[in-house]
Amino acid sequence: MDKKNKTLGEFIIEHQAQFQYSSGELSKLINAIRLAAKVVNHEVNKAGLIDILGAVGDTNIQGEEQQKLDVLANNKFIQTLKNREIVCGIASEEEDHFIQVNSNNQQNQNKYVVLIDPLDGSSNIDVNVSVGTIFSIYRRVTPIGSPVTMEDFLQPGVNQVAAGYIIYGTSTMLVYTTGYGVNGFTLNPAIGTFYLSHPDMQYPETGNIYSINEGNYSHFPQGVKDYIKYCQKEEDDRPYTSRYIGSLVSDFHRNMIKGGIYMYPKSSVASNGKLRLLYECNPMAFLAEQAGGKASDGFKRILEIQPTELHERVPFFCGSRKMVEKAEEFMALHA
Ligand code: AHM
Ligand code: MG
Repeated sequence: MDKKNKTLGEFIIEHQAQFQYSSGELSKLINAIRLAAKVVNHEVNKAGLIDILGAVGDTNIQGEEQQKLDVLANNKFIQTLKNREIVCGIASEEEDHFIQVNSNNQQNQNKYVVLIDPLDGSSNIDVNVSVGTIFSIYRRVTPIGSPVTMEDFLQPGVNQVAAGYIIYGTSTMLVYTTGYGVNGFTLNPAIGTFYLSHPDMQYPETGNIYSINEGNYSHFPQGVKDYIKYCQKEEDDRPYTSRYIGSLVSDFHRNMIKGGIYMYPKSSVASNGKLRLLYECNPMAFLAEQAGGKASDGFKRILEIQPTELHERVPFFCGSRKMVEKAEEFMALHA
């Protein structure tokens, strides 16, 4: 079959054999995410049409205002995963605590936990800019059939079994990895089917795009300031192009296709930056590495960080391998 005519459903079935002793649980789980993604996509697309915009009034654990669509996306993903009884636990950027998933009031026999940022970059919705969903899947470490514990969620990113994102953009895409490369699928909205459009995605080894919120320049560590100056200097293939959407999924997606680096460093006003290790950095780092790119906190590999709490933040440097290494060189000079 022509690779480009392959649907996500077909791809999932074909690749199930990759997992030794696979019971099909992970395939079902990715199918459930695909389903919820279509529903959320439908709602996001309608955002400009109905009176659904604006803050719902609640604040999440980080003290940020939630948008209505955040709430909707959060509920939709959680409901879909719960109803299908394919995970034993869920943690969401929008929930203070992790969720135990039971079947008929009993501990279920499932082995996976899902961590999700249901609608990242949601402040962009009001202005019709792309947003995304980010997910990360781990095998639980506590015994199957027992209640899930914090230990099941606080695993280093290297333990991820799968990770991916949905980008609600000019077209909607689902991009994911199960540790065997990265594949991207584009939704045909007319028939509601995702097609394999970007097989085996690869981060260019280097690139000419740097993505950072430069408005925070004066608060950045010296290493970051110096690296930004390096990007802007007229020399060799520089100056680089500055591109920052302020929507991690979109910035990452563009850089993975074109070659570039995304940075959200720590600053004098945010000691660990802004992005969450478990919901944003680990899944993106797994995807980056699987596509031949690199992700670090400026000094060490993101995927090897041992998390200590569900909502912890971490500085994030991610993208084309050589660009991340160059940024790390500047960071090391001021360590
Ligand atoms: P969110 O999870 O509250 O949506 O915040 C994460 C978003 C990322 O998508 C984006 O890269 C970053 O926040 C932008 O932050 P800033 O506006 O500080 O540059
Ligand atoms: Mg987020």
